[in-house]
Amino acid sequence: MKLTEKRKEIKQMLRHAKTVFIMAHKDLDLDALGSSIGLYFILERLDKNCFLIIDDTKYESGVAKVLKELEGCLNIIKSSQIEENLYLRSKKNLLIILDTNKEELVQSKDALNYFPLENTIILDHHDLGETSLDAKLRIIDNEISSTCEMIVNLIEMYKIEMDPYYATLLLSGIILDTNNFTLKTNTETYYAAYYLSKMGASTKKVQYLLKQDLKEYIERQQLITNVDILDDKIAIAKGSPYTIYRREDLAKIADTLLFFNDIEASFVIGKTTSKTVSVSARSLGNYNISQLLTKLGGGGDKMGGAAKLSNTTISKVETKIKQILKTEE
Ligand SMILES: [Mn+2]
Repeated sequence: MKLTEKRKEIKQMLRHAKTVFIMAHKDLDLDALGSSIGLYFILERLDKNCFLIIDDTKYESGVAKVLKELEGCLNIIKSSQIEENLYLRSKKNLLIILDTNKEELVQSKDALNYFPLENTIILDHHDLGETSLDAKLRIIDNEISSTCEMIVNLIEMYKIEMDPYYATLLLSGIILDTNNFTLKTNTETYYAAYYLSKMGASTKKVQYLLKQDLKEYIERQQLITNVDILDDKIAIAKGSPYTIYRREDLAKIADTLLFFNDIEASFVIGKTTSKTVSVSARSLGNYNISQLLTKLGGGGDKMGGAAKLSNTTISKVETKIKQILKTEE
């Protein structure tokens, strides 16, 4: 469902709200943070009291840069501080969840308790699943590139003039989620990029925000050297059992593997804690990742997803994935 189809409902809910709390998924990335801040900017223009709920204690480098640059400019609170900031008339409080729709993925499950369904909006581009949250207004657009692109639609809807810095943040979310306009990119994605660029978004600055750490890059490249190709089209890469990887790095390798000739799906297996083996998977569309990973207790959508397993080994997980792929055929 497109956000623009719900224009009336959104405007109505925002009009009624006095204080708005924004919450994205755990382990913020630039799409989650960019869309949160973009929305914050819109809401400020609409004269709302805004709060951004962040419980994360560690940030990936792009997120850390932005939060540092904006230090003191935003009301950022922990979920434990929601209560003291609620508007007196409870009907005037609104929670907007961004870039996820799953209960276990939001920054804080406890935060949900403060807001009845009628006072909740979800804007997201990931498929629904068993643990999807309900909301008075739930706009899930799995055709759109990113949550940042949804926020661009909102900015256009309200005809708000955007500050170049915020335009840059929104562009960085789009560039991150489309892997430089290579995935999930259509005319509307380019239009959103054009719109942001017109507002002064800087691609140079986006590049700075998305810059990666050389050491981490080398670690990733090492992981990619240990790859098996199944049926000439499925890549399975495995990490060293002695290295702990970051989840987002496994995801980036899974993205990268799709850039190679004939590869239609990728699975990357690595330890993310000493006791957890994680899988990150991607597909060009011929394999339904969410369906495959559900069998490992994970989830996602058709194009990508992840699973987390405990008390197991990398090779056991690899065998399991191969079995699942076989039975799917
Ligand atoms: Mn996203």
